[in-house]
Amino acid sequence: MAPLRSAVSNGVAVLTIVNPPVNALGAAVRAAIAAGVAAAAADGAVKAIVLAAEGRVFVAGADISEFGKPPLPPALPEVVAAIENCPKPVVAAINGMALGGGLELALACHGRVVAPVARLGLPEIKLGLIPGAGGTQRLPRLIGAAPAFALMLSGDPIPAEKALAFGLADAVASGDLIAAASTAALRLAAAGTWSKTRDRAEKLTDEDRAAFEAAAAEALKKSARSPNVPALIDSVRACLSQPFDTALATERAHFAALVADPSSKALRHVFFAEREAARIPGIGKEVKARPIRKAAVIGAGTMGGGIAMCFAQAGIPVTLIEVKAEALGAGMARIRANYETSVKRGSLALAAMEARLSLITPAVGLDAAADADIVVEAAFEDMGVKADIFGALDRLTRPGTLLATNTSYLDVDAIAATTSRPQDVVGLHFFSPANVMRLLEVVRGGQTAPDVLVTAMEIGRKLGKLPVVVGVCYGFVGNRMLAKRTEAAERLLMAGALPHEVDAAVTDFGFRMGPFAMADLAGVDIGWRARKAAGAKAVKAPVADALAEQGRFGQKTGRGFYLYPEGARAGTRDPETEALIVSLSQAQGIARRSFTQEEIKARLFYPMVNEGAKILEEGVAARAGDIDIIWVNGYNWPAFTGGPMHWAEGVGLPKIVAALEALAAETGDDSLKPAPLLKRLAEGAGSFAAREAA
Ligand code: 3H9
Repeated sequence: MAPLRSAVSNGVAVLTIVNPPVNALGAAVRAAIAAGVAAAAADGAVKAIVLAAEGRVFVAGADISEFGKPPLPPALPEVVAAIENCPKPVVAAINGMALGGGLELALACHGRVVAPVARLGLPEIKLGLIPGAGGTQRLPRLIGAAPAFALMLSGDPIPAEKALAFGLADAVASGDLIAAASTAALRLAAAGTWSKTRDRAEKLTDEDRAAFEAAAAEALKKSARSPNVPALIDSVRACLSQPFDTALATERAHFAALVADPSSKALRHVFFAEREAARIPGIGKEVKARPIRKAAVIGAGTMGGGIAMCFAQAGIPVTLIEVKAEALGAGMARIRANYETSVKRGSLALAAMEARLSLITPAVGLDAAADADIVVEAAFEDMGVKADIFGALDRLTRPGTLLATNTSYLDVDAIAATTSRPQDVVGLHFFSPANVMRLLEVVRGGQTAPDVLVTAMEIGRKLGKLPVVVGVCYGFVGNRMLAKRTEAAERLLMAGALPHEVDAAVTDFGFRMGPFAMADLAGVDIGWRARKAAGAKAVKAPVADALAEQGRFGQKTGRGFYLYPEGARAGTRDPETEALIVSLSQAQGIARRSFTQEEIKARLFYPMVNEGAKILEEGVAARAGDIDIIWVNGYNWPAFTGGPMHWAEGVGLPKIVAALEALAAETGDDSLKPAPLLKRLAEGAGSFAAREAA
């Protein structure tokens, strides 16, 4: 299929980009646009040109999969310049999303007419980049440097009406978009004059410059570590102080450097891994999802309430079920309070809150789940409780109803076995707070039917989540790897490190919080009780256990790994806790020593990578990228490192294997010995990605 369709009528050449699914600007599209514009310019029958696109999206930007590969001509900036310098007026007809390079094409046009559903943005910042085809130069010239900087810094697209208000769009066409754009283009042709964006400067006032500088200073404070924010500031500043072509070269140099930067590579990996996760190995497009019109959630605790809110948010009626009216009342009150906080903050309209609440029907007793198409159980984490619930659901619900469990650790196959329809049972492991967190582990049981899995993935997406398929094992992917980090963190304390040193290494790596500050926030008692319940399967956490035994539960008791003086949210070092740690290691005859930050990171993260390799080898996760996005979206692993498995490849698998061998020898813990897969890849200089492609 040709990537550009050209049709001339009434003196207007309409050039339509056709590159499904999102009209990304790959080399063939770029060449076709350049050729199409040149041909239209040379055609005597053409007075004006309209640049349009087919499908839902106008243009999603440069083809991200080409980044990091040898560049193919023509480069996007050349195509953009050819449009701007065309001797006939070119008007963009923006039918949907115009992002990145897509918007940059439109910025170089001599006019922009947009459909009411269009959204316009420069999201490069989210890929660790900045716009690289003139966006940092032309957007400020069109709308002012301060608003342009805000738009590029957030990366979020703006709707048609806002684009009109900014002067980014010239008109919003409620009727035929191509006709409106053609009329606008012919009007310019008739006038015989139009301005090039590169020559415009009317919005670049002193006031605008001052507002930009203030916003830039603020942004630098917040993003000191990201290389692209300073590059964005430098490029916009160049727009304000340098001739257009010089400033364009400044932008280009920054873009080239950023494309090669590991953090952008990592963010691009995350972008593609998120999309890849939607594909379930062995299940094709022919498998259709079951219809879901009505849901039920069992358990009105924090988790169940959050899950019910997710359904309501997606417009799906949901029955929230409890055993006792009191617990149900408390659950509903919590949901209302949650919504009221959002209303107070201004992030939810009052009417929307009422609409959502009206979709949640409280009910006592499992009978209320009888007419649901999906039931999500979020009851107490106990096999006996779950068995009772699933046994009852088996009797009460219609055949074909999806029976989902939100268990974090229990065996989904064992839960399925308590029903006569294990094929309808699936795990939906939401993360807390369920109405906020994006990750959803979809646990595929041994007998889960393919269409149940497809339905679970689809419902996950409808709830605004990022669903990732995982297999059955203790803790699934995320918590299983987390256990390795918890164990490693505790081992570091016993060996000589202190909580603040471990936490500092983790936040320095890019996490928002270290494991001990996190434990204090969540409650040291939570893990302690869970470990007691899990028995032999539990990780060893002698320090946390000792703290919990003393009632040091963390923030809520004012002391845990750290001290929290009255009202303080950030902890300070606690001499008593530190003395306790020292005495625990002395009791075990451990000679304490100090650790560098690099050593701490290696000791915390290498065992996680090792566990990830085991998870891959067992088939619990289908792809290394799935593990990465689980950790980025569920556990705050810094996206700019690409997730644990991508990061490991950057560190070097042979280095990690050697360190794990040393660690296993030092600790006598065989579980730290490098996984066979990790060893094979390290020895063969292979990579996770290459293994999956093979
Ligand atoms: C840029 O433009 C740099 C320039 O400034 C300078 C250059 C010199 N490239 O998300 P979806 C694929 S940087 C390649 O599921 P949706 C995607 O992988 C770019 N592929 O659809 C998926 O493939 P598959 C700045 C892309 O409807 C399929 O298209 N632009 C690209 O949920 C469908 O995608 C961006 O950052 C791409 N640019 O959402 C925008 N975009 O079917 C990135 C998508 O094989 N894109 N694919 O899995 C998006 O945000 C969303 O895709 C969009 C549609 C909102 C457009």
